[in-house]
Amino acid sequence: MKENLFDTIAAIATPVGEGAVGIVRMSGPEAVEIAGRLFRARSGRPVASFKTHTVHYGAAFDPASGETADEVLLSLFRAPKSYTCEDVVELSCHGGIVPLRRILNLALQNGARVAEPGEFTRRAFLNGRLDLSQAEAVIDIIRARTDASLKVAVQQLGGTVSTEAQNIRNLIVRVLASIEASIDFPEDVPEPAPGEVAYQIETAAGLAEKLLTGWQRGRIYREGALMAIVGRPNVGKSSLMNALLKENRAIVTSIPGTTRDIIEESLDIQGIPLRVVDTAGLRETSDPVESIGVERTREQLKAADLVLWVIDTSEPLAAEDTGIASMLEGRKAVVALNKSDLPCRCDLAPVQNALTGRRAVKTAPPAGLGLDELEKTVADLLLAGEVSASDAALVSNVRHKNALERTLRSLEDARRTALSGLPLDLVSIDLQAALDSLGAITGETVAEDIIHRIFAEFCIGK
Ligand SMILES: Nc1nc2c(ncn2[C@@H]2O[C@H](COP(=O)(O)OP(=O)(O)OP(=O)(O)O)[C@@H](O)[C@H]2O)c(=O)[nH]1
Ligand SMILES: [Mg+2]
Repeated sequence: MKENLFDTIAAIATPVGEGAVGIVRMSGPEAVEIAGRLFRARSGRPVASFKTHTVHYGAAFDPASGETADEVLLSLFRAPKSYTCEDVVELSCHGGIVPLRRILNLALQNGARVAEPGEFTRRAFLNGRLDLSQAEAVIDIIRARTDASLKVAVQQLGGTVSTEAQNIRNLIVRVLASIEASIDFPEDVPEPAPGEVAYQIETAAGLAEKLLTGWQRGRIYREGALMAIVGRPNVGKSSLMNALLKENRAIVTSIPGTTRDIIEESLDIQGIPLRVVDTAGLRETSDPVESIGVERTREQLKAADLVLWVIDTSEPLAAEDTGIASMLEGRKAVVALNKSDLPCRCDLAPVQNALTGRRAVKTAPPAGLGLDELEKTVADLLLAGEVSASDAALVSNVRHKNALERTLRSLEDARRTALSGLPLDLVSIDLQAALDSLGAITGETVAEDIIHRIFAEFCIGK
């Protein structure tokens, strides 16, 4: 798609539905002129005379018929100090779909064209106000499901990830410059020693590695995680699900096989946006409905980032329990030793292998026992081994992670080339590749179709 920054774009910027206020936003070289055609200020002054960053009361009207569409407030942000770096006019009207559509149509009839999804933010990027990682943070902020996700996204918008990428870039550029200088001016500039080149490359790689260590944590805050509650029938899976949700979402009865379908809900566990699925108890069954449920449980078990394995300690272990234990091999799992309010009649020795190295929490949802500890254990496990510095730059976007990994591979190639005594211009090729990969984060070296795909995810009007 060819960019056309000469168009003036317009869109409804607020969600569809009833609200106190709705906003139609315009951006582009003719935004002020178009607003001048359809806005009548109570003060009688023309829009063109308004100062930047001012708000004016008046009416939006159809210049063709003279008919008033709605009372509005007009906000003006002149280039370059606006969201898009262009002239931006926002018309705030009453928040109903009919006045909003009327005003949008007036803007279109008077010279604007409809904005594509994310086109305002794309212009902010193309005009250099945001880099690509910052523009991506805008959508992450809109979609944030917990305070912690919001914090990660706001930091990214503030440029934490870009700044780190820039620091790595500066180190690479410095090595590259010393190599290129010695190639271009062999008489005046001595070749840098291979050991020195390798050392500088390692320093840059160290920074990239450090940035990558936060990836799992960042990803979980941004995308959330999936936790499947599994266990044999009647152990208390649905009771635990309800207790975590603090509502009676799933049906609980003393009849084994109560839950037959997957029940999914969203939860905020210590800032982690968690999707929790309650599943049908795993057992061999001749009931056709239940067996479909059991099949779905197996699928969830495979897809989950974390398994909450529930054991009923008031009953002896059954064959199903040992069967589930064997399915958990290699999976992240927390064990709930449930019904711990009742006398223990369970010998855990047969599943000891599956318990070793795993955190187990004694729970009893009806008595409210162990739930805080369970939440904490789940959060710890999801973020396990991750840096805890919450103010450090956190890479949360898979595109950034892939770019960093490619950068690291090229740096490693460069280091090996340098140490193997090959000509330095070969090192320089690897370093250039590292720079190209790194530039993808901020958008300097990204193909247009990727940029297009990123902004297509945005909502209209953003
Ligand atoms: N005493 C006691 N009873 C519990 C506890 N947890 C669950 N129960 C009871 O155990 C029975 C089964 O609970 P559910 O939560 O429906 O168990 P489930 O694992 O979802 O069962 P299915 O959906 O059939 O697989 C119900 O009668 C619950 O009230 C507990 O910690 N202590
Ligand atoms: Mg159930």
